[in-house]
Parts: sequence; C-alpha cells; structure tokens
Amino acid sequence: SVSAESMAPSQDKDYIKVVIPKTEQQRQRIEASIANNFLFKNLDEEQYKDVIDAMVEKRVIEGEEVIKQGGIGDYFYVVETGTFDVYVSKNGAPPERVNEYGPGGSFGELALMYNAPRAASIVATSDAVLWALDRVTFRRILMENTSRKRRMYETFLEEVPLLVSLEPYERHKIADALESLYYEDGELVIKQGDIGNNFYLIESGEARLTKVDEDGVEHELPGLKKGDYFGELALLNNKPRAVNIRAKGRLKVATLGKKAFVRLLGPVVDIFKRNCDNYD
Ligand code: 1OR
Repeated sequence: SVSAESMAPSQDKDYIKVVIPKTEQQRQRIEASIANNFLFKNLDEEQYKDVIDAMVEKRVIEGEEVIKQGGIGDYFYVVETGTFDVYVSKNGAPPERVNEYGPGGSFGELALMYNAPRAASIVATSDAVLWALDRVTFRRILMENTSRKRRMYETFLEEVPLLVSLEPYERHKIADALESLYYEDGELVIKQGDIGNNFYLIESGEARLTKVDEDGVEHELPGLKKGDYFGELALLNNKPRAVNIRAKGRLKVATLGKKAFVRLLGPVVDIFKRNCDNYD
C-alpha cells in the first residue's frame, strides 16, 4: 500500500546534510532540550551530531499557531521553553483541546512519519523557543528508530486491558518510552521494601507474587500473566514496594521509568486507583 511504502526507510545515501550554523551555547541548549526525549535515544555519535546541526531555532509569541490541522508536514519540533496547547477538530466540529506540551516535549512527527496531513493544531500559550528539524533529516535519522519501536509494541499495547481506553496516539507515546527486559525463572523483578522506580507490563511469560508478613513468613499471592501490569503502587503512593515479584519461567516485561509513568499514564490513574481496592 501507499502508506507502507512511505514508511520504508530511505536507502538513498546521496543526501546533502543540512547544517544550520550555531553557537556552542545554542548546541548546549538543544542538548538540554532533547536530553530526556525518547525519540533521540539510541542515536550514534554521527546521527546525534547531524540532528543538532540540522535544527533551527524558532521563537514564537503567545497565541501563535505553530501547526495547523490539515496542513502539510514540514518540520518536527522540540520545545526548549514555553508552553503549547493541542487542538483537534473532528468532522468540522469546533476544535477541542486534547493535549499540551512544555519544555522537553516534542510534536509534529505524525505528518512526517506517515506522509499525512497535520492531525492537530498547536498554539503557543506563552512566548516560547522551539528547535525545528526539517522533514528530510527527521525521516533520515529519527524515523527508523521510532517507527520500529511503535510497530514492535503496537499489537501488544492494543491488547493490554489497562490501555484500551487510550487514543492510538497515546499508545504510540507509551511505545516510544518502553524498554523490554528479560528475567530467568525465579529471578527477582521487584523486592518488597525497595523504593520503586519503574512500572512493568508483562509482554510474555508469568510472574509470581509473594508477601512477607510481620512475622517474616512469606505468603504466595495470585500470580500475573501476559497483559497484566505491576509496580504502579509504589509510584502512585511513594511507598516502598508492597510485595516480591519473581519470574515464573522466562519472563519478558516492558518497563517505563517513573517520570514517563506519571506523564503518559495520567489518563489511567483512576483505573489504577479503582483496581487498588481489589488488592486488599
Ligand atoms: P502532526 O505532524 O500530525 C500535529 O502535527 C501534532 O500534534 C501531531 O503530529 C502530534 O505530534 C501532536 N492526536 C494527534 N496528534 C497529536 C495528539 C493527538 N496530541 C498531540 N499531537 N491526540 C491527543 C492525545 C492525548 C488524540 C486526539 C484525538
């Protein structure tokens, strides 16, 4: 199909690198802005340099529309400072605010990845500084990683009961942030009493749960299987891990760090809280 074709990474090596001259200080500002952005993870040194070389500084004022829904995709943007609102209009209805961005956020990748019209409008809600990356450089360097990761987790995330209420775009963002880890039979994934830094989804295999009571006796609790999640309690309550979790056979999990958990799973916090009541 046409869209499958447009996703194929370019084999063309005869490109001319985009180099926008910049000061050392500007380079440092870009590095700080992309430091925690998952789309820039796993670049080699040359790719990292090419991306920074190609970025161009764009200053916008409060109220300015940076992207117009339905428009053609030209640039991908990273936010250095300032805030933005995202609006979507469905079937000609008045635009609704669906999302927002602050420093370190990024937007505008969809139209470039899928050769599609802009899916949303983006308006500055304060004076702001953006770094813009042209379409060709985005596709050459950032798209391959991103689309591979999104495809890899797409089917799995669609089948996780916790996440069914999310928009596809929200699942894309979770896929960007996930990392897979493997554990062998009996290996400890979470230790009761530890401080929690990660959230886990079971990609394949099973996990055993146990809880040590005040007398030091370890009790077996119902186990977990593919599509189940764990590790959210300590992140939600800032309390130590409540149970031990071990691999039962070979276990594959997808994990999110605490920051990404808070940012990306905000929409399902109510579900977590409701499900917490079932633990007692
Ligand atoms: P783009 O190139 O289509 C608009 O230009 C950008 O807005 C888009 O890439 C995304 O980077 C960003 N749905 C679609 N695009 C979104 C959304 C979104 N949020 C931010 N963008 N939704 C919001 C999900 C919380 C779904 C709304 C139905």
